[in-house]
Amino acid sequence: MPYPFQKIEKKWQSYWKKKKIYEPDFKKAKKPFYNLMMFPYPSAEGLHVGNMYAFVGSDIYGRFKRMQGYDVFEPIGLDGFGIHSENYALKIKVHPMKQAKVSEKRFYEQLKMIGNGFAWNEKLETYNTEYYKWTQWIFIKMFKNDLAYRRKQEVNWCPNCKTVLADEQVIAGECERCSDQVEKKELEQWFFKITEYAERLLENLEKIDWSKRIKIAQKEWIGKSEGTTIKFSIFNSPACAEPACRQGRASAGRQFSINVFTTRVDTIFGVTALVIAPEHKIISNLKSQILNLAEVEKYITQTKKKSDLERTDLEKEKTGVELKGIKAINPANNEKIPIWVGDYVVAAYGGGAVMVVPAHDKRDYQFAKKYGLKIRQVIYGSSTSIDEAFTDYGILINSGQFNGLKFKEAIKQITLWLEKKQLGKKTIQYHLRDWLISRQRYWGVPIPMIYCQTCAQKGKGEKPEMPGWYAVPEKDLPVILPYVKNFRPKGTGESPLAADKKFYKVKCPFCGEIARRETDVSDTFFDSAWYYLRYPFVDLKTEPWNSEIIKKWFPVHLYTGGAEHAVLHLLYVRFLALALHDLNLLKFGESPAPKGEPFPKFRAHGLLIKEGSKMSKSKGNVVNPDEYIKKFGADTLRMYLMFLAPFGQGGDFRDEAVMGIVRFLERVWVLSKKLLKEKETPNDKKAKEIILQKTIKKITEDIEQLKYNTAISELMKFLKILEENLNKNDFEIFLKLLAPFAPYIAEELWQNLKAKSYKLKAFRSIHLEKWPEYDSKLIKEEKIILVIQINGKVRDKIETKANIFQKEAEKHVLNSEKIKKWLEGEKVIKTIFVPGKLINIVTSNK
Ligand code: ANZ
Ligand code: ZN
Repeated sequence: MPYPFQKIEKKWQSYWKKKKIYEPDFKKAKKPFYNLMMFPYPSAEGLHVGNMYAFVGSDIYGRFKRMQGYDVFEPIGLDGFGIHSENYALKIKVHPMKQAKVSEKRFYEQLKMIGNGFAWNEKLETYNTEYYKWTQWIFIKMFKNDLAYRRKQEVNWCPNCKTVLADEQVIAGECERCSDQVEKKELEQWFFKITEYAERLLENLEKIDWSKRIKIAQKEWIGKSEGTTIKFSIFNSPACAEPACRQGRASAGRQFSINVFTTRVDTIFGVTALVIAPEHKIISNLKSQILNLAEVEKYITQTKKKSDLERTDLEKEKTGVELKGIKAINPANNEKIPIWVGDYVVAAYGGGAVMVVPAHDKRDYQFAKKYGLKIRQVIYGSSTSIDEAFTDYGILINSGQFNGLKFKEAIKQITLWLEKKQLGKKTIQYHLRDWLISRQRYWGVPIPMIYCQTCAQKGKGEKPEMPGWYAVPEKDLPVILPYVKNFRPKGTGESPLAADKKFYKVKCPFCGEIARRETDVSDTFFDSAWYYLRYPFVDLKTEPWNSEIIKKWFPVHLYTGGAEHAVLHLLYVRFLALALHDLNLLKFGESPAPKGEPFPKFRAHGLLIKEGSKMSKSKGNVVNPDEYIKKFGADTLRMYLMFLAPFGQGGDFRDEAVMGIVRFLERVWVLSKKLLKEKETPNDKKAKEIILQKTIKKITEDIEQLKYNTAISELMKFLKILEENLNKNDFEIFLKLLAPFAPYIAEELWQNLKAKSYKLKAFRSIHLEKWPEYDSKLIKEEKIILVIQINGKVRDKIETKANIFQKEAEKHVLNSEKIKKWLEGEKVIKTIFVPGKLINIVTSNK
């Protein structure tokens, strides 16, 4: 018999709302607990069960903390500005401005149904002007403090989304949104200087309590690498006219050179060529000396079309063309070596050039074999045969005065030697690139910058290095995104806003002449990089956040979200908080994490699987939560989802398995009716008390570790006991333990039990009740007498805890004064252990 969940859910939703039980008092709260979950982006008709899974898991923890006496703040909002929402609007052919309102309604309805303790008064949407005014404000702060800059660069271009992408949004060479193959394009773009924070982002990882896999992913993405930069002069090249070359006495009139970055300077005597990236500027600088220029240029055009992935894939064949007519000089032995252009060298890393050591590097070996380059072994290793590269570390050979050195010492000494000759220096490289912010799309935050041609011509501008560029004056914020009918991306490298003259024509804030607004919008990951600061928007009219509340409620106590954001959102959000903190715009309260870290504790939830693959729209295997809620109720769905596996692991969604939870909640319902009618039966208090205490302990600890599945099994066991042993008091405890998981039914039965008729005025929610405590003393009191035998004879009896293990029991034996004399001069040959009863030590003479 199903219980009337529909009626119940509606009723309590309205009570909770009227009594504001999920709205903390930001100023008066005594024990703030900010329980944050990643807010969703509306890129489909609605949330699927996988999304609900994440929200419920986070909510259970929040409810648990609330019952433990914390003032829990659990906000929700929509990340509805940006490419994902726009792509959806394009797909269903509705204008994103209109669609935003439709999605908002739909998403919020769903989020209400699931029964989370959201603070609805604080919800926010990133596309509202009162929100993105501050997104623009932050951009300007970044610009004014040299953390935002504009630069022409080869960028990732998605031909399908018709916009550039940040490196983090290119997953294995494909667009993170649409999975189209990403291309390269040269464009002038805005960047945030996240690289300036590479070291801090890396270092702090050690001091924050995050899911391990996320830390590993961030560490690898930042990719710190220690090595040496070596300068290879170009033989017989004319003096370099570049200012950088003319600076300093020593280098006056110096020849052109190529800098390479290597982690293996110990192999320098084995360098038999250089390979440079097709984008390397030496090619245009030495154009007149390259004999096969036409061939080289043709090769460059071809390679530039390839994605980074195609170019660097270890499995793919390496290609290249030699630059005929020029040679480089190996500074170690002054040998003249050929210079090649090759596809496997990445322009944006380590100066865009590598020294080729065919004998000791796999790629170099393949390259050398293919093009007939010299292979010279310089490291001696046990398995040395020159059929393939020997890539291990070893002892140097064929390396002049460095012969015989081990790699560590060799690296140190060769680097010193190069430094002395000013031909090299110790270098730290990071793989992390600056965060590309511009998007040539419509549905996003207009970048609040103005370009004035008149000023540019006079070399004027807010920054000397960016003539003509001005930030929009703060008083003119927000720069409102206008309604543009044809919002479809054009693919020309310009945003659709570039077609709206009314939008882009502005006066220069400096000289007053006609100037042009930036028409690109900012990356949607910028919107979500600061949203959590804006949620508590009590009285926020003239500031992005309230410093008092920030101090009291931040950093966030627990952040929950998907692991797929490891090097996207989760890196950006840390960077921005650290930057705002350094700019003195943000000051969090005390925390165990380093200053400026927004999330001392982060937990990644698992993924919901259906029929063997991740539940996602594109796979067509999504389950609509609405149907389940309609059919079984939100509590059932919540508990079912959490019962699948530990929250961090995810689980396999199978329809049949829902019935187990359906029956469980029905039994709870029936039991409560019985309790209300029947008299209690007397029972064995003592035995029960221990079980009760243990149950509370187990559930409390499981929730703390987000092991909701085992907490639920514990509840199931507990229910069985209660069915056999009716007891109102115990049932109350049961309901409290159940409350975080099944908030509706727990409330209903609690109210039935506590008050025959409840009035709003007198209403006190179970969710504000105190979480049951356990008495650890009582649990420990479950003791036994352990008999100690030596060779089958009883020699002592000791009191121990009932569940003592053999190892512990042995320790007791060896510590017992009475036993010592029986073991003197004896050798233990066997131990027999009967759990809960005895331990018998069998000995023989030594
Ligand atoms: C010579 C050498 C010999 C290297 C050897 C390795 C082994 P990580 O650890 O990722 O920093 N490299 C440098 N710049 C590059 C670029 N722009 N594109 C492609 N490869 C590049 O890797 C550093 C190593 O990657 C460098 O050390 C260089 O190859 C290569 F037995 O230099 B090595
Ligand atoms: Zn001007």
